[in-house]
Amino acid sequence: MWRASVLTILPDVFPGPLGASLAGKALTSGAWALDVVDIRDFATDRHRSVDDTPAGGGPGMVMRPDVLGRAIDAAATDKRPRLLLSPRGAPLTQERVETLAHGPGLVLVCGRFEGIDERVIAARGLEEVSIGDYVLSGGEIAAMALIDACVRLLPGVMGAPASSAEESFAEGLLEYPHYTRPQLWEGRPIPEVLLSGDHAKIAAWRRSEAERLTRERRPDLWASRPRGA
Ligand code: JAH
Repeated sequence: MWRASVLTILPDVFPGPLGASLAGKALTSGAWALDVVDIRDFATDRHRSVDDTPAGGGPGMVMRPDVLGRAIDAAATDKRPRLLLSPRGAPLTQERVETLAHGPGLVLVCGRFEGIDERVIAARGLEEVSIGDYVLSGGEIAAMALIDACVRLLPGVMGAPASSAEESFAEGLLEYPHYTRPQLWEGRPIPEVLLSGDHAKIAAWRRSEAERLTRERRPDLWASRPRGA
């Protein structure tokens, strides 16, 4: 079974939103598994310390390699990828999410404080992954985002086939605009083409809107969108 093991000093925040909706039902019904490991359980001193002052001085605290190393060794004896959520990491992509969802699962290390001792990253083969260029207070929310993105792709979790958003993304495009009833809302009509019943015309309109939005909002995606072989 696909399994996420999350190492954190805030074990109480899990499963959080992962326990709701379709991902939550799939968790309850055993379609995937979540292990939450409290890093503090691997501390050995009276105060159960997980951090210490930075070598060389400077602000904040650094997560200790000895405590975190023991937590990783206890959580992960298998071949799952070991990822560290970090703004230093390679940006996460839908393509990477698909690869991770097809594998055995994930071991996710959530840092807190200014960072974690660089030696534990090297010694335990942690790969740094970023979900965006901004700084959170810790890796937990990023870990939830990554797990959510993977779990919704597992067979039987969402029930439905690939969403239009996914198909759109696979083509390197943003999603076209959606509408539902009422036909007129606050003076705003649904675009006439969507009421025409002409499915070829509707598909062409959606494609052109997806392309326009991608060009306008994400010139980076537009420039590197996949082109047919
Ligand atoms: C911040 C540990 N890519 C989003 C992201 C991921 C992790 C963190 N920040 C942003 C983070 C502080 C401590 C992790």
